[in-house]
Amino acid sequence: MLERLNTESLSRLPADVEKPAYDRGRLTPGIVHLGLGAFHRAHQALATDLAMAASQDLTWGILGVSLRSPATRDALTPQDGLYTLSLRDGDEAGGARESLRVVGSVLRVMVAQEDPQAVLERIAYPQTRIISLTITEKGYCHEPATGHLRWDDPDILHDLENPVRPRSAIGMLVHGLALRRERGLPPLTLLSCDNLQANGDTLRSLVLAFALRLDVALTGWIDAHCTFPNSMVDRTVPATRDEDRARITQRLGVEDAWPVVAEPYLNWVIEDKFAAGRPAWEAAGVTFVANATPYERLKLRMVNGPHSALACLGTLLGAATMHEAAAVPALRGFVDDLMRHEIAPTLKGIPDAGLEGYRQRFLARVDNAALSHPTRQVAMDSSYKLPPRLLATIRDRLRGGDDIRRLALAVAAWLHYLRGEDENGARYPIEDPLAAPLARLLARADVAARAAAPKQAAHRRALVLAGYRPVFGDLGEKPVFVAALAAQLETLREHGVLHALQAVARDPELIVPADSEGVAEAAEATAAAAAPPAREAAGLGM
Ligand code: CS2
Repeated sequence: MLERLNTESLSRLPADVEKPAYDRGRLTPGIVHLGLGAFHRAHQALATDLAMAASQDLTWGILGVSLRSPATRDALTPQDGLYTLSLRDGDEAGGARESLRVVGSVLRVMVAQEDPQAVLERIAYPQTRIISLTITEKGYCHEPATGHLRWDDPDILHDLENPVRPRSAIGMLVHGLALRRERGLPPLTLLSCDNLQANGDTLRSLVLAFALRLDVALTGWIDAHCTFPNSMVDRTVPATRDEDRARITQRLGVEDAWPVVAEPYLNWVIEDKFAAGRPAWEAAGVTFVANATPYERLKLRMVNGPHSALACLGTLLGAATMHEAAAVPALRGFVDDLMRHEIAPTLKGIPDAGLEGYRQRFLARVDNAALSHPTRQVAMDSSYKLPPRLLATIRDRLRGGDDIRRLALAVAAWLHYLRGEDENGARYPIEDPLAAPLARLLARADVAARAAAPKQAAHRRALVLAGYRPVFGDLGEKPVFVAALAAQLETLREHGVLHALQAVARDPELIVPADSEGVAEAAEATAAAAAPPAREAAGLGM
């Protein structure tokens, strides 16, 4: 059997594999990280490794926490926390290029579900100075449209009653902080690295809302002493595949049970508001700013928004990866136009946005054929992803009376995607925390459409769908949005993705009137204006 990657085998790795440039034996824990997935291991753990190498301040070791699954713990424990980060892109000749680095900043991995008390103890441990999070959007137990804590979430309800065995990240944090305060320990920083608008402010308000149900004095202590910097992280990190494991193991000459594969591009911007110090992350290229929210908005709208559009439309066309989706000319053109005409204009006020460069870089990044980024990975959990990625942009555009048809097509694509079947008839599962209510919503919308007069059916369907407040908030009350959604959904349903893409590309003058009667007519007219096309080859076996 092949030897395992671990402290002992580290020194025997090939010379072209980078290794931790500090004495791991002297490392002490300073960070507790909730959500030890590939994303964290491809940015924060790497940046901490590089920061410790540069500063030789070895007090920032990471105690990683998986909230539920033992898989990462089981893979990394025999490896003494070591794993390989592979950065992949294409070389000049069009082949794949891969650089490998073994990251040493993770000291230990714990599984919260198995032993929540051990995690609470670590939060209330004197040397812990940062608690960071990559728990994905849904991990915050908030309502997507408003950002408010969902008091009907079973884990939140459970955690209000169970200070010793919390299940949710929010419950875990608040009960851990309560213990910390009881013990008279110093405050710390809670650092969200997830794709939420104002992720630090959002985390803070969720933590304070939960704490307030328990103890007013605790709420005051957290508010006065702990900090919640906003941050923006940008790096594409697909889920690791078996073939990645096999390839990397072969290059290392020892087995790495769970390496992480990412693109070379990394951009991490953080507000420099740390209650108890931080690693010298600037040594790893991290940018510190006074206010990160404009960077978050820029990234959510210009990277994640087009990502979601590409993923849902791509899935419908049968594209398995983001790269395959971006290779469909009509889809690539659509995403490009979406950024140019409807997203970028909402970001004009952002200083140094460099929107043109941002757009071009986005396209180059999705073109990275050396990275296998599944469309389904991006499309999953879209009920939580769409509000900051696309719906906030739509609100801004509506305020200015601006065209939203491409944004509406992206949203319609998601609703159409939720039917669970692509245009080739292949079925796929809907992975979304709101999958059950969304399935009921689709059924209700069908019933409403069937009950309506034929000319009103599309509009009635869109009214029901856009009326789903947990995702759309009050957008369902905006006639222009409902009409645009109705038109795009109808085109998708009747004529398919490629036709919908062509229709939005060729109809630049389409203006939807603001009064609701005219809107319904416009919706019908828009759908009807799109004459059924001859189906084109999409390069996807269609
Ligand atoms: C993607 C992101 O999975 C998704 O929803 O849009 O994870 C994206 O790859 C990263 O945010 C890029 O920084």
